Amino acid sequence: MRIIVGFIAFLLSLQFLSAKTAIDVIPCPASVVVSEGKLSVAGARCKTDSRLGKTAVAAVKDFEENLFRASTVKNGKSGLVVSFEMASEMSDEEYSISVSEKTVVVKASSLKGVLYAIETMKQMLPVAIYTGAPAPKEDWSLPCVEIKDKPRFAYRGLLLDVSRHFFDVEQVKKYMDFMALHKLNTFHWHLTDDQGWRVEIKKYPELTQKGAVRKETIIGRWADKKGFDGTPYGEGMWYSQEQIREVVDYAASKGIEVIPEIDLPGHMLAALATYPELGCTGGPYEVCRWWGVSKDVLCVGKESTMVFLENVLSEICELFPSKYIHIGGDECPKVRWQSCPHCQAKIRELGYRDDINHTAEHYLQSYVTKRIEDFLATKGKSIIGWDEILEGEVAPDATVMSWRGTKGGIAAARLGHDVIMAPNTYCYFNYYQAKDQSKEPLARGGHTPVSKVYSYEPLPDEMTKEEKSHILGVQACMWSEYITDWGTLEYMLFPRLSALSEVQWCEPENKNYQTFIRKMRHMAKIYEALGCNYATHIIN
Ligand code: TNX
Repeated sequence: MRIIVGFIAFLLSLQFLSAKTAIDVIPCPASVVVSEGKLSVAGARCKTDSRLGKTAVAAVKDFEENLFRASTVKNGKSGLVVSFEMASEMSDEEYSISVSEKTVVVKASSLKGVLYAIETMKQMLPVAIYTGAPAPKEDWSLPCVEIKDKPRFAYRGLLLDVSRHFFDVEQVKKYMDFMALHKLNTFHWHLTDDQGWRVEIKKYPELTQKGAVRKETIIGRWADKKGFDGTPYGEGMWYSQEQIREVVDYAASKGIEVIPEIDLPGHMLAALATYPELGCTGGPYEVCRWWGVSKDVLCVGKESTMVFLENVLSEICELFPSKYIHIGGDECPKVRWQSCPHCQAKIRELGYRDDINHTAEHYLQSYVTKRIEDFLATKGKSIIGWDEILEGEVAPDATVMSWRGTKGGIAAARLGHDVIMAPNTYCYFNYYQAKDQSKEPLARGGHTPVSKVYSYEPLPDEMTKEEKSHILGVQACMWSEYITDWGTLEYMLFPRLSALSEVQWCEPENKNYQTFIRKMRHMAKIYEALGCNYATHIIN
């Protein structure tokens, strides 16, 4: 017994030692070589090569101010200068940090490299670095270390659904702060859906008047049969174009690109309720009060519907500098099209027929996707669509976002299309995090604990090297049917976002779930410093 206790104590001391010297950074850097010695950065100043750009200079300044305020007593001085140098040979998202007993040198070639180096250093310092709250008694030393880092995947995304429940500009910015903390670089903004239209379109102001508001909202799930809450939702819950620009600029300063989604031709009830002539039956329609899939979709047989879409998308292209526009394409039932004279005439005109794989109506959706792709190409944009766009005939240059598991993604890569993996089986943050649902906030269903997110390998063995090269990256989705408020959103996000970031950033050989769990002890302190709500199943 004594031996066992002694052995456990020994193991614990090892753990303690390693906790002191390990670089507990999430996501884990590609290469970390720790050597003897350390260097105090208390009261240090920073200097930045101006070739790294104004935004990088400002980000370093911000870091410097927090470091100075948090680490030094009044008038504290230190001769140390943390130097941010230009390394033009590095790729866009790459950086290095080199700490000796006398110097700290950071190298990068762009804003993103600088931002990622700062995030890494912040995680190596006491959590007061996040707030700048004075903490002069903390240990502000960095171990002597050589860190060389760059991401595994170029696309590291996170979706926010603001249609089902709305999150305001300040909250959206905070969401992006969380992304930046984890080195994510793409914010997928799901701006429209059946339950509310949330982006101002100058040509159709009614979309955010009528289309933003639902009469009431279902309580709980359909199956619960609890009825509706009787309370209108959504008035004023939309972003003006000015606010959209503000968010896009804010994102850019954090190294994040914003990809807007206008979900079409399904998930369009908010638009149909506003302009019933956009539908096959002419309505009346109402902004959806429940969750699920509506049979009523855009009537794509009418040319006027295409004009509407082009007008909306023209304004969207003006607002978002991203290369991609997400055009949805998911969950579009075909029943209305089957009995719509306009849609059937279009099918005849285009010569579509049912075949063993698809119906003529599937091909009709492909036609819409292709037309929108061609239209957006005239604006220099490419499309992303959910994996349903593979049904019928996939638009030639479309990037496919695989959400119904990974099958669609694999099939698309085989066809030579670029792919973003966002499988609901691993990456849906609206699913439960724990088996015992009774203690969890009401959710969509599913079971996606942190370990499951962490275990996701986006490049399955069954794919060839060439096919793998089409997987641009990974995204998690935060669908907000049951996420009614910010506190719940944070709870559903953390710590799964931390796990996701290692899937997106780290080479498989640098991933280790046990190490990740250990690192979460420090990350949890960061969540707390930032005042975040988080799920504690794997912490403590
Ligand atoms: C399916 S994922 C949807 C969303 C829902 C989600 C709920 C996708 C492309 N469509 O509209 O919010 O399930 O999990």
